[in-house]
Amino acid sequence: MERLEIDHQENALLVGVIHGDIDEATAYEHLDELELLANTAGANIIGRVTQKLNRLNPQFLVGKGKAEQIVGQAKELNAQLIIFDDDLSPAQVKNFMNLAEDTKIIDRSGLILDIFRQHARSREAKTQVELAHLEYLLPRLTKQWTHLERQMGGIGTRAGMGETQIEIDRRLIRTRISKLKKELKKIENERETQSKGRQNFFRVALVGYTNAGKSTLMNSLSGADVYIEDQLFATLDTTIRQVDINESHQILLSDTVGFVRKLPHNLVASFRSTLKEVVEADLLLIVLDASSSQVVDHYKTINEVLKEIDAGEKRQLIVLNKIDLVEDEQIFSRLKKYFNKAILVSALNKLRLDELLKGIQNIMDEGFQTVELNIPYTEGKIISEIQVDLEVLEKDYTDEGVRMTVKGPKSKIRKILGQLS
Ligand SMILES: Nc1nc2c(ncn2[C@@H]2O[C@H](COP(=O)(O)OP(=O)(O)OP(=O)(O)O)[C@@H](O)[C@H]2O)c(=O)[nH]1
Ligand SMILES: [Mg+2]
Repeated sequence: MERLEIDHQENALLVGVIHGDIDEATAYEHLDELELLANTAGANIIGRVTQKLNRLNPQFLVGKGKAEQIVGQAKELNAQLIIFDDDLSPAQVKNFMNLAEDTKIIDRSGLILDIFRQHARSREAKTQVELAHLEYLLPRLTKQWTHLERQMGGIGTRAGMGETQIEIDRRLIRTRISKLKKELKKIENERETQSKGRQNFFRVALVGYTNAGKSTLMNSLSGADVYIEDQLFATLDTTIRQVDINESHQILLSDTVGFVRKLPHNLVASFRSTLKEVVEADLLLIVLDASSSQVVDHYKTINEVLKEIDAGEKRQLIVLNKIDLVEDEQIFSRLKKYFNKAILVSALNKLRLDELLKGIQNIMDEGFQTVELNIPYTEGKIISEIQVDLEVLEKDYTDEGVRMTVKGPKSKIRKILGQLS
C-alpha cells in the first residue's frame, strides 16, 4: 500500500483561503495551526500563500491562474509538497496533480491522517488509522498513484500505470477495508467485555483539543505515566486509571485522543472504539488551553466532535488549563467571564487540582442517593463491601441483620440492591 508519510524534512508550502466567515486574521491563525501539524508530520515549512475568494473554484479551489502561480512558487522555493488548509475534493487533487507534476499535493485531512499513522502504536489505533486512511484514499486513487510511487514513498504525482492497475488497486483496498472493519468489530467486542466491569464506577473522561494538557492532567491526578509531548496527537489510545478523591468518591479517569479543527469524518468514525470511554462517561472534563488565543474556537470544535460521536448532551465540567501561562489580566478576566463555571488549573505545576477534584465531587454528589438497607448477617461480604464503597450514616443491629442508612453513587447502590434481591 502507498506510504502517505511525509518524508522527513521535506519542504512544504502552505496554502489557505480567506472565504465565507473566515477573515484574514483567522485564516492566518489556521495556517499557524497547519504549520504545527505539518511540523509534527516532519515537514519543513518554507512559505505561505493566502488567497481571498468570493467563490470556491470546483476545479482547483482557487482560480486556475492562482493555482498555476502556487505551483510555480512551490517549484521556485524548492518545495516538494503543497499543503492546503482546506479540504480538497478528489477531483481538485487530481487537477492539481496534473498541474504540479512531481510536487506532492495534500490537504489538511491528509496531513492529519499522516500524523495519526506515524503515531499509532497499539493494534487498535493502527487498525483504526489504516481504515480511515484507506477510506480517504479510495476516491482519490488516480493513475498517479503508482507502484513506482509505492516504492519511492510519499504522496505524489509521478507518471501513471493506467486504469487497469487502478481498478486492481481499488479492489484490493475494498477487500482490505472490509477486513479492517471486521477486525475493529472484534476489538470493540473485547472492549465491551472490559467495560462491563467499569459500570459501577463514576466514569470521568478527559476531552479536549490536541496539546491542551489532557495527559499531563491525567498524570497529575492519578500518578499515571502517560506519554506527554509538546506535539500534536501525542496520545492516540485510551488510558484509564482509578482516582480516589476520598473514601466515598472514587472515579475512573480516562485520557484519550485529542481533537482538532476539521478532524476528518472517517477518522472520527473509525476511532469510535477508542472514544467509547467518552461516549459512556458520566462526566466529561473539557480541558482547554487557556493560553491559546483560539480557546473559544477550540471549545466549539470539541463540541462539534462530541456531537458527531453522540456525546453532545453529556454533563461537562470545563477545565481551563495552563493558567500559569496567562499573564495578561485582561485576558484572564475575559476567560473567567466567558467560561464562568470553569475551574482554572495548571496541570503541569499541579495548581488548584483540589478545586477540580472538589468540582467533580460536587457533581458526583448530585447523583448520590441515600437509602435504608436491611442486610442479613449471612451476607457478610455485602456488609463489608458497603462499608468500603459507601458512606454509612446510621447502623443498627437487629434480630434479622444489620439495618443501615447509606449514601453513595446511584450506580453503586443499584449494584448492592441487585445483590440483595
Ligand atoms: N505551561 C504549562 N504547560 C502545560 C500544562 N499542562 C500541559 N502542558 C504542556 O503542554 C504540552 C502538551 O501536553 P499533553 O499533556 O501531552 O497534552 P495532550 O492534551 O495530552 O495532547 P495530545 O495527546 O497530543 O492530544 C506538554 O508540553 C505539556 O508539558 C500547564 O498547566 N502549563
Ligand atoms: Mg495526550
